[in-house]
Amino acid sequence: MSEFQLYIGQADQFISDSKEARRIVEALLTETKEWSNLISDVDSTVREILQDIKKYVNGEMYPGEPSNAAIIYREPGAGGASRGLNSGDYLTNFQDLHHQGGKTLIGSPIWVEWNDRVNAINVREGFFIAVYEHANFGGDKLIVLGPARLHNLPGINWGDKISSAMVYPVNEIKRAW
Ligand SMILES: [Ca+2]
Repeated sequence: MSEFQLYIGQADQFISDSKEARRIVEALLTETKEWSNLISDVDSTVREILQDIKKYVNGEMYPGEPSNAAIIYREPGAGGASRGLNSGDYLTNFQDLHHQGGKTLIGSPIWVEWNDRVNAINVREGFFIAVYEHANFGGDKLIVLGPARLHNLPGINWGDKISSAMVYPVNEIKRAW
């Protein structure tokens, strides 16, 4: 049975329970003025942050520059090689990212493997990244809502695991659904 999990970056809140994670995302997608009733039992700090995120989902706020909407890192603590991801990136297999780790001082590419090697993620406000255990968006799924600095993926059992991902503005969160 695959897990669905959620990380609400601004609240530093990791929702490990699939049912609860699903309930929160469904509430974000609900097009009623009463949507906040659906999350009335959520911790008040988290609820306020979800209300901010909902403004992006509703199109009342727009995220900024789509380049480097997310950054993946090889090492926990956001260390080692990194790679920027842009809004709209739809990466079916991280084995295809193997040469994208960066450049040396003289500009030649550093060859870096990315499949099952990501251990930290940053996401900018107004965007999300959905990461998956297997290629082609299979297996366990984690949606990270920006702004987020999720720097210890091993601590939530997501270290050395990610094999595919997509990055979009939060108002396109249905794509990961
Ligand atoms: Ca994997």
